[in-house]
Amino acid sequence: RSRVRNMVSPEKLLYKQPSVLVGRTDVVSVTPWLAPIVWEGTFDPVLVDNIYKPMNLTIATTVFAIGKYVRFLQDFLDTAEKHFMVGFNMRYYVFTDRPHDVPSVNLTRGRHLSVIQVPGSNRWQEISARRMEIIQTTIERQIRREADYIFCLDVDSKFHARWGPESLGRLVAVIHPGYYEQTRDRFPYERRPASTAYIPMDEGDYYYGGAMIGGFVEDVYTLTKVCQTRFEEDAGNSIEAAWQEESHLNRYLLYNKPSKVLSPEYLWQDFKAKTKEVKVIRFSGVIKNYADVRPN
Ligand code: 2GW
Ligand code: MN
Repeated sequence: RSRVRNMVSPEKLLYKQPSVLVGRTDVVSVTPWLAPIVWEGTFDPVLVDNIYKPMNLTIATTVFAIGKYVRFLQDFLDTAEKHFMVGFNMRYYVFTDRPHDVPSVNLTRGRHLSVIQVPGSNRWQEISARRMEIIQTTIERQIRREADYIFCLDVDSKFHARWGPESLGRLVAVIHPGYYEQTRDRFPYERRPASTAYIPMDEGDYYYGGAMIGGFVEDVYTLTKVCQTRFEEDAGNSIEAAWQEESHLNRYLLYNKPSKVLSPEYLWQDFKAKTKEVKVIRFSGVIKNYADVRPN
């Protein structure tokens, strides 16, 4: 399934003339492999909306709310309805062991939510590995037929401002807000060669956040498959990567370059003060009381 088409801009749409000389100079907006890095001021939201809306795309969003994490769903979904891919067909897939605790949310036209019951667990390693597996099987069973693009997001988060089709691409990753000012040797990559997530000190592009992965359904499918296989191979050798699937994601993306990179505007952390290059916080992880939400 793919309704993805060329980027056709409607005739007579008026927007500011693009400049070859004037634009943001305080941040880098393209990777060395020529993927855009999306920052406020590097795209025209009206133009982007007008290009993508006629494609009539459907976006899938997967989110896991296991155990006490169901408490994050209300804000996650309410704020997504306000800011996330507004005007697009949306299919939320909520995976939970507590289907009765899923809040009822008013969805706007063209937007649907399905609750898929999955087993609960007290172990993060298990939830983490199963997350990759469940995304795969759900892509096979339905998402493949139901959507064009997919985003897999952490539930302990909220949207605060526009997150629109400027974020769409074949394989999309987000720069983690905690490390974008650091040199690669300071990134918390997995450093033990025994792990399949290993990245040597002199390699690495950015440190990507595990709270968001997106792209074409098939590209995300391959990513989750590869990461899960490696995760399990490590488990078989009694090794757990430093930041679990985030480490595997970083390793995958080092050798399978994303076609679009989202700036930390698309993944902030509520405890972190806004920095000068971040003009808008679009999505952020909420401050959580670990003792309250985590199983042990
Ligand atoms: C259980 C035990 C320990 C930690 C988390 C959980 C847990 C996670 C849970 O009981 N229920 C649950 O639904 N989750 C889901 O996993 C939920 O969607 C949550 O947002 C996601 C990731 O867990 P979280 O948000 O507590 O981890 P963070 O915010 O520290 O996230 C980063 O690091 C993780 C790896 O350690 C992941 O890569 C994650 O994607 C990153 O954002
Ligand atoms: Mn999180």
